Amino acid sequence: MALLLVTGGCGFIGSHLCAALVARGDEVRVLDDLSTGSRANLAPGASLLVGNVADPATVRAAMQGVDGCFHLAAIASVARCTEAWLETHRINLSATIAVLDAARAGANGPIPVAYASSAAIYGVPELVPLDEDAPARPLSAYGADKLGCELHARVAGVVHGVPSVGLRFFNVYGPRQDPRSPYSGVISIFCERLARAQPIAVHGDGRQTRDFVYVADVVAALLAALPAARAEAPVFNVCTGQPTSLLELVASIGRVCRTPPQVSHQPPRLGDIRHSVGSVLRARQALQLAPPVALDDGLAQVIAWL
Ligand code: NAD
Ligand code: UD2
Repeated sequence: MALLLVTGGCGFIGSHLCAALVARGDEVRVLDDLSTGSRANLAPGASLLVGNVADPATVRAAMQGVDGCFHLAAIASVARCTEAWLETHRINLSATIAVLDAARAGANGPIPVAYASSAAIYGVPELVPLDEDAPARPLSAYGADKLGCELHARVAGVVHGVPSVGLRFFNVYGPRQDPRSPYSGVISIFCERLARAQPIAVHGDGRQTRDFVYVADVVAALLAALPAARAEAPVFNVCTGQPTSLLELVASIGRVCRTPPQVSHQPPRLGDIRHSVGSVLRARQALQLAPPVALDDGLAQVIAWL
């Protein structure tokens, strides 16, 4: 049994991770400011410190005595990061440095850190599927800060010997992704609209593709990644390798709900990426990951949760 810190443990991905850690017998401490997360998401058995991950003293206190840290707290909305550039930079990058800095002062040596990066570090893909060596050319403050996390994790390893591992999540979906948030992912928005018998809005021709990864697969990758944390600061895609177009997604949701969706076609979103698909090869090999949850099975879980 280990004592593990999960920053952002009251959020969408963090709450699933905490539940899995408690289930396998770990002691879980959560640091969360409850800004987008909620107390209701806290896994039974986990303890909660309400505080700001951008505050170094709070982070040092939260890291006391832990065997490892999953750092997921961030402002996950690209739109919010565009609006509140400097404020979100303090949370998305400076707070990661605070975590890595606290990690170098562990009582028994540096504390391993697994942290959330994003497919947003790639910007517009030149070639899909994207492997981890594809050029990183972020197009948003959010993506730039996530890339900054990877660079500082590298520095933490080289200069201070902190073992880390970065996970570049693609389009994550699953229960507890708030469909009412304006920044929510397309799957929660579509499933909720269908459940309420409302039309769904497809932006553009619907032939754009995404790599939709179910939250349980993200949790499995996080669990496998922490023991793989190294001073070399490896990074891995967390994805399925399967492209799904929006039109295919609409068809799948209709199939799972047994209701033909009403679709309203809308103009394309400004700056929308046409194709985003990751290569799973490196993560699958290094982290021994099982095949991903099939889209229809993941969608059934979302619909059951709504
Ligand atoms: P989320 O908003 O549900 O979770 C983030 C959690 O962090 C929330 O509980 C929030 O209250 C907490 N938090 C935010 N600012 C904080 C602060 N200053 N101090 C303490 N806690 C704070 O988002 P999520 O989708 O679960 O994302 C988790 C991580 O995964 C984030 O780092 C995000 O950038 C990354 N990510 C998510 C996706 C996705 O598709 N959901 C894709 C790529 C990367
Ligand atoms: C994801 C992330 C974003 C950023 C980006 C980096 C989410 C929610 N967004 O954006 O934060 O990391 O990847 O590449 O995780 N769409 C519709 N109708 C809707 C909503 C969306 O047609 O009601 C389309 C949208 O135009 C896009 C696709 O669905 O083509 C996926 O949209 P998204 O917002 O879920 O995710 P994405 O990949 O644009």
